[in-house]
Parts: sequence; structure tokens; C-alpha cells
Amino acid sequence: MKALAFLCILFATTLKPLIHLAISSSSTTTSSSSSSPEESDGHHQSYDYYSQSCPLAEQIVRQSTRSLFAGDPRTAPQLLRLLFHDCFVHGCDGSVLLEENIEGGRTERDAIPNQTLKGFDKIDFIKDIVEEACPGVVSCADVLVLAAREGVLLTGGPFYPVVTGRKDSTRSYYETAEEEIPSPNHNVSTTLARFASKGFSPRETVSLLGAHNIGSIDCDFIRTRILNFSGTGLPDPSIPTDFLIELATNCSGNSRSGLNVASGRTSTATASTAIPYYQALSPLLPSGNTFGTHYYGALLKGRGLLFSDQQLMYDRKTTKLVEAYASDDGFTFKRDFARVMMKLSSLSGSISDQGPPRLQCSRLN
Ligand code: HEM
Ligand SMILES: *[C@@H]1O[C@H](CO)[C@@H](O)[C@H](O)[C@H]1NC(C)=O
Ligand SMILES: *[C@@H]1O[C@H](CO)[C@@H](O)[C@H](O)[C@H]1NC(C)=O
Ligand SMILES: *[C@@H]1O[C@H](CO)[C@@H](O)[C@H](O)[C@H]1NC(C)=O
Ligand SMILES: CC(=O)N[C@H]1CO[C@H](CO)[C@@H](O)[C@@H]1O
Repeated sequence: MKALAFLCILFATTLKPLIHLAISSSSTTTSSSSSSPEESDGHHQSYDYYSQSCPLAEQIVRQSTRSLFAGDPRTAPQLLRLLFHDCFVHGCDGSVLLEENIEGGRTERDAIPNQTLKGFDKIDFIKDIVEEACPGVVSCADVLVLAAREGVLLTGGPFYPVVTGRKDSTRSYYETAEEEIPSPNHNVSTTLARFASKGFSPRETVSLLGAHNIGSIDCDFIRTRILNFSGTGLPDPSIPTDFLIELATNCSGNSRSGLNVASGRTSTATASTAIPYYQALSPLLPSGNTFGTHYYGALLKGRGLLFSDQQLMYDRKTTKLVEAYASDDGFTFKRDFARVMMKLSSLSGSISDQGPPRLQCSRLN
């Protein structure tokens, strides 16, 4: 209720209908308190789905995400990216978290776009605390949705309401992840097409990519852009000279030789090759105040880090949206981001692969 009150203040006009929905659905659950949500609700989701079966679930996720974030601000971007990769492949079903698959097959974590995902340990940490309070009740899919939402809020992003009651997947989808997750090498038409295939409009796509205003990106994703763009042996011609020099400087030296000598690449070396996105989450900055529109501002100046980011300036529709999001104090972007995160968090997958909550998110039950 506290969260809803907060929401009222932030989005009084735009999200009012949802608040009413949230209130009426939670009071429905309360009035049918004699039966568990599972019995009364089939596989329907609702606000505070665990209000009877694990009343503290959402609070536990909130508190444990906060303490993880206090110790490591990278928690927020890591969880947000994990959520994207989970929901984009067969819906938000926790399938991205699996380290093993049916019949010993490869997992989403093995797929090329997923190889740099981080934060699995953080989900495990949160889930363990939830399991202690309510064994076998809360799905990994819900833990990820709730924790990612908390992370966005902790970096200064908007709060948005999410339903709970998602089912965990009974398998992981390696091939789908390979085929459907967008690549940093995609041009704007391919990016828009990938998102359209999941029901996102160009406007929603541009707002969702604003997630790149927090977190960090490894130089591995930039090096081909600055050294050998599309196999030309030259840098991406769309990068302004001063920015090219900055990128080359920040991604040069030890990190480059480290890249070629895989065996000599320690985790410290990897960390030193990471460029903060516009210094957004530098541990030196006060936490909780970094979510903003600098991503769009950078694109306007040709200073997007990924090729696919900068591509948003090569289509009239998306350029206009970038300009609009960069043009105010962040209100428009945050409002749209809240909406699109609700949509992302409610993507659903194949009913046939739905199972009970996994006890350990990386393992099949
Ligand atoms: C065209 C679509 C997208 C592409 C090609 C893309 C690609 C990437 C790449 C290559 C990285 C760097 C990973 C690393 O260095 O380890 C990254 C980071 C990130 N992405 Fe995306 N992404 C896309 C869309 C999204 C969306 C829709 C979201 C969330 C709603 C998202 C959230 C993030 C976050 C938060 C990070 C920073 C992660 C961290 O600091 O640990 N991305 N993305
Ligand atoms: C974008 O990439 C796709 C696939 O590589 C290609 O077919 C298309 O022509 C490209 N579009 C533009 C505008 O460059
Ligand atoms: C650039 O990439 C192309 C294609 O991947 C490769 O054949 C070429 O050797 C590379 N050039 C340099 C200078 O690395
Ligand atoms: C490159 O490094 C400098 C100095 O640390 C920093 O100020 C700048 O923001 C970095 N540039 C990028 C694109 O990360
Ligand atoms: C093939 C490969 O590199 N798989 C990796 C995918 O990501 C997970 C989690 O980061 C790694 O453990 C795998 O080795």
C-alpha cells in the first residue's frame, strides 16, 4: 500500500486505472481468504498474488535487493538486463536463470547474447531468503521481476506496479535466445523488427532501450566498432572523431592485449575493460540518483556506445523519440519507461512448459 501511495504521487493521472485495479484485485484475494491463491486462482496472476501464501514475499525481495544494492550498485543494471533476457525469450518464466536443461541440452545462459549476463548470484541470494520464509511458494520468475523493479527504483528510476503469480519454466530455450534476442550489431530496422515481434511499438522500443542509461558495457562490444567495423579494417564512420579517440583510449592498453591472451585474462582484467555507461553507476557517485535521460542526450551527440544504440538516430521515427526523451527533465522518459517495463514484465510464454516454483533458480526441480 505504501508503494501504491508512492505511485499515486508519481503518476497520478497516467496510471490511476491500474491503481484501482491493484486495490480491487488485492481486496478480492483477501475476501476469498479461505482458499489458497493456487486453488482459487488457477494460473491467473494478480497484484500481491502471495498475500495469503507468503505475505512477506514482496517485502523480502525489496529489502534484500536494497541490501545487495547498498553493497554493490551494479546489482540494479545486472538485474534489469537479466529481466530483459528472461522476458524476451518465451516470456518472464525464470528460464534465463537455469544452468541445466532437460535432456542435458544447452541453456539460454550458453547462448551468445547471454554469455555476459550477470547477477545470477544475486537472484540466488534473494531466492534463498524467500525460500526460508515460505518454502516452495514463490516463483523465480516473480523474484526476478520484483527485484529488477526494485533495482530500477534504487537508481532513481520510476516505480511501476507488477502482478505476481508467474509460473517457472520447466526448461531453458537455447535456440530461441540465439534467434530472438537483439544483437548490438543490428541496424535500426532489425532492432525495431525484433521488438515488434514481441509486441513493442517503435516508441516502446526506444523507451526500453533507455535501460542503457544505467550499468556498464564491456569494451569487447565496442572494439570491433572502433577497430574493424563490418570487416572494413576501419572504425565505424558514424563515430565522431573526438568520441572515437576517447573510446579507443579507454578500451586500449592492457585490456586489448588481455583480450587476445585469453589465458592471462583474470576477472580483475575484465573489470578494468568495462566502460561505465556515461559514468552512470560509478561507485563514486551517490547511489540512487543516476537514472536519467543521458542515454538519449548522448545519442543526439553521436556518442552511443553500442552500434545498435546509435542506430536509433538513423530512422526518422526513432530520432524524434530520442529528441523528445532528451528534451525535458526526464518526466516523459520515466513515464514511458514505467509503462513499458510493466509490459515487458507481463510477457508470457508457453503454457505447456509451466511448472511449480523452482526451489533453486538455476536448477530444475
Ligand atoms: C537492441 C537491444 C539491445 C541490445 C543489442 C543490448 C545489448 C547489450 C550489451 C551488449 C550490453 C553490455 C553487456 C556487457 O558488457 O556485459 C548491454 C548491457 C545492458 N543492457 Fe542491453 N541490450 C539491448 C536492450 C536492452 C533492454 C531492452 C534492456 C532492459 C530493459 C537492457 C538492459 C541492459 C542493462 C541494464 C545493461 C547493463 C548491464 C550491467 O551493467 O551489468 N538492454 N546490453
Ligand atoms: C538492416 O539489416 C538487415 C539485415 O542485415 C538488412 O537486410 C537491411 O537491408 C538493413 N537495413 C538498412 C536500412 O540498412
Ligand atoms: C577485419 O575483419 C575481417 C572480417 O571479420 C577480417 O577478415 C580482417 O582480417 C579484419 N581486419 C583486421 C585489421 O583485423
Ligand atoms: C573515458 O575515460 C575518462 C577518464 O576516466 C572518462 O572521463 C570518460 O567518461 C570515459 N569515456 C567513456 C565513453 O566511457
Ligand atoms: C558458452 C558459454 O560461454 N557459456 C556461459 C554463459 O554464461 C554463463 C553464466 O555467466 C557461464 O557460466 C557460461 O560459461
